[in-house]
Amino acid sequence: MTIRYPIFKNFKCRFYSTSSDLKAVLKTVIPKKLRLFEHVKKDLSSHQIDIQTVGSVIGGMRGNKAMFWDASSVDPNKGVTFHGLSIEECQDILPKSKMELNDPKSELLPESMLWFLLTGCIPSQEQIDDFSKTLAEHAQLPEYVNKVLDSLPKSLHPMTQLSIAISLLNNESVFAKAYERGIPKDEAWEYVFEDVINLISKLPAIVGKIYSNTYYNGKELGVINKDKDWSYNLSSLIGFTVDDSINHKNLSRSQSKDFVNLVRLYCALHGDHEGGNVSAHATHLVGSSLSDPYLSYSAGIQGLAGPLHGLAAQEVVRFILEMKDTLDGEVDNDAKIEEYLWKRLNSKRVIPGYGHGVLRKPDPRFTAIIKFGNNRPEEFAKDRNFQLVKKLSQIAPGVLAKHGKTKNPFPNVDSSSGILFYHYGLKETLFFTVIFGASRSLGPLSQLIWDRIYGLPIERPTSMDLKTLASL
Ligand code: CMX
Repeated sequence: MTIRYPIFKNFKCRFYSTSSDLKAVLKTVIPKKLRLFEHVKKDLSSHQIDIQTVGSVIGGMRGNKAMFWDASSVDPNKGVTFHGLSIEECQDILPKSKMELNDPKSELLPESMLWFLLTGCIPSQEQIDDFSKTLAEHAQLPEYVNKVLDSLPKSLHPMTQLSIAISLLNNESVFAKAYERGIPKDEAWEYVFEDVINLISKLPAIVGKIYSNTYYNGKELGVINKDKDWSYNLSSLIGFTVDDSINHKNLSRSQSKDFVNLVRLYCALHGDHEGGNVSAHATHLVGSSLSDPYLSYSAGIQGLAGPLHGLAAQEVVRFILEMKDTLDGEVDNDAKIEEYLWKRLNSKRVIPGYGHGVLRKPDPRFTAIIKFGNNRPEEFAKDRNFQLVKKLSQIAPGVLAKHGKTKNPFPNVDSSSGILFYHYGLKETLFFTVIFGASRSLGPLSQLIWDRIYGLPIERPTSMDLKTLASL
């Protein structure tokens, strides 16, 4: 087996395994990483990284390098890289669906991204074909989860439903049960691994159940197909299936395929964005107390449900639709767009989809999603929402810069994605962040496995009161 890509700058995947068992592959990677970690812990623990400021203590720890996160990093000017690879490189080399190998428009699979994030190894096509099957085989939800979801009021926000469903699965946790029995610390990761794969396998079914209950009176919109990938199944369960006989969205076959590929791209790209964002950080923090992966990720979902984080995905679409109405469809009218933006800023509201805690340039995930639309010129030619999103990305940065508050006036990922889902007929805006929630599982839950492999301690920073700060 040839390795197609060097993975870590100083850490090539020399222990590459052809096994289709992800856990077995992970086991081949662990010893070398542990040696590196032990070196850092033993020899570099007293090494000073940053000088902390009072501004960071009262300013959301901004710029404070206080977390350990391995699979992805975010450069303020270049955006996210996954084990050092850019989005384009990942799109190039991570395996796609076995059914669409010759289709140039087919996108990388989120399960390929998960494999890569967790092991740092580029999986082969065969490994991913088998892994997709494994995920589909574990997709079924326990009946009590279905029952609880069925009993929730339709008015309950889909993100709250998502966090409830994930918390409930704590009943399945092999880690929690093993811990109760008593396990050596260095075995904990193996149980966490089982929980993580089980949870990620079940996310399409949870997402589908929430969608059908909230918007289709509980009608079954699709089924899990064990020969299909994770995103295909997720799409089917919310009514987007490539099989014409049960197509609930009245899309052509090629549009349905597009939608599935949009979900693949979206979920792979949203999978990880280093450790400091609210959803990743919350998952890591709660997991550090040895809460099981279900409880930990449920906390991550609750963080993602905030409008300054993942809920921006829904806010952007509402904002674009509202603006288009106000513009009377004149999505080319720069002056009217500027006026609309100023009105919003002057009423002390944020422009959703713009700004970022770390990025200082347009988000490359935004660019990749826009490229998805641009690559389908006929499909999007008449979509005025898509045109407005693109136009806005040219106008809003200037307005925000003039406004002078935000450190980053450029579009972030949430600026583009929802309007593409909307285009294909996923119009329930409150639901958009649920798909974000399914995708964000990839990175934080991979890191949670590594947290236990490394035996990281409970997270416990120290706080300071105002009197102490004022007397500095
Ligand atoms: N519109 C208007 N004002 C903005 C702004 C925007 N898009 N982005 C930042 N600002 C303002 C902030 O509210 C802040 O104002 P105050 O000083 O009055 O509090 C000021 O500019 C400085 O903020 P910042 O340091 O540039 O940004 P932060 O790191 O504090 O916040 C973020 C980052 C993303 C929360 C912020 O840019 C924002 O609210 N954006 C809009 C919501 C959004 O798109 N969120 C999604 C982010 C991506 C994701 O996590 O999914």
